[in-house]
Amino acid sequence: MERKLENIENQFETFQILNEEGKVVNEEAMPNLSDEELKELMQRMVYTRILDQRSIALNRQGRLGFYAPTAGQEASQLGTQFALEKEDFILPGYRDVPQLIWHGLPLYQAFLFSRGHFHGNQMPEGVNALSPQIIIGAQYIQTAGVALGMKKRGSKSVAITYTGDGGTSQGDFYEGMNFAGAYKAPAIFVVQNNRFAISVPVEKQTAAKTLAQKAVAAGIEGIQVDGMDVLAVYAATKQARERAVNGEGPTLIETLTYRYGPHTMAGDDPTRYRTDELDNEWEKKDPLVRFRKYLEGKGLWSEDEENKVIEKAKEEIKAAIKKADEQPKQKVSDLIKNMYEELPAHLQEQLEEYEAKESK
Ligand SMILES: Cc1ncc(C[n+]2csc(CCOP(=O)(O)OP(=O)(O)O)c2C)c(N)n1
Ligand SMILES: [Mg+2]
Repeated sequence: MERKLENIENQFETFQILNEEGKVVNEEAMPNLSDEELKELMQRMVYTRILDQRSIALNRQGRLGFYAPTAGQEASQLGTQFALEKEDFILPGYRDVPQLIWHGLPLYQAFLFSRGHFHGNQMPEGVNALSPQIIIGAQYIQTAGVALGMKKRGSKSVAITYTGDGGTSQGDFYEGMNFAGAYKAPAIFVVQNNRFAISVPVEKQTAAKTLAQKAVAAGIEGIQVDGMDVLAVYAATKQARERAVNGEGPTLIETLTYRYGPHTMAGDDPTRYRTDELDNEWEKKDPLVRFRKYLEGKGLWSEDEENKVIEKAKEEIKAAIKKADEQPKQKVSDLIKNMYEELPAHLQEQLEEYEAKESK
């Protein structure tokens, strides 16, 4: 008995391409990316780190609402998104706003989402994504459905979803993977294992040695990836995408990562559940530091280049928050109108009631 479990667990070794020093340790797995694409990945990570810093500051000034910090998770978030095509569908969790932005959600709308404004949930035409899910794990089931729909329409695209280590304890997590596996739906299930579900450590979440091995019971592929290594995350997702569109079924990708900040800006204090030692250990694995070293070694990155990205990010964030401020205040009728393509009769009635009140 014991050996059976051991045999399974031993198959889920962490996949890595760039080590903490930015050295390639797995040449044969190196993805085929041009110099321009490599730089683009770095630009996006730098931009997203700045966006996180600014979002935290804006939240503290009372200019943003709900915000779940992303610093530390850039490789995990952006490496997966970079492997997608425009027509692929993203079903994110509440921490996954960066993926939406790089998939085409305008920044000012991301800010409106944070403020609970309905327009923040309206994906522009051609941006294939749902707004971030707050119910832990629910997006896994929705993804099985979206992916099956894609398969039935014969489209060559995939649905990708994200949850955290805590999310893997939800029934929805298993149901979604199992269903997608049974129908060989083109889905990619990402678990961003940042070691904590608010204050609960992953060791208390499960007896399993890895979260990737949870794919086994669903009969789908699973892989554990160094989530601080953007090249490994990208390569694993690219492969999962190829398998999915070739009819080979879904993949579960566990990315080992860390969030440097608090769970959300609602007031948890990470020093009460994490040690400095652990924080320091993970900061040494930083995805930006590692990738910067690698690119500098190839002559593709410089301080000057980085400063340009930082300035661009700051300017765009400033313009986007201004644009968010300029949006009309939302009305109850906006919320009702935004719920269905065709309103059911009882909501139609309520809509008319509110429109009448609002016009006074
Ligand atoms: C069904 C459900 N239960 C509980 C919550 C409250 N809750 C919000 S975030 C969270 C922890 C999730 O942790 P994890 O899945 O590891 O994701 P992370 O925040 O670390 O990215 C919990 C329990 C919720 N939103 N939905
Ligand atoms: Mg977590």
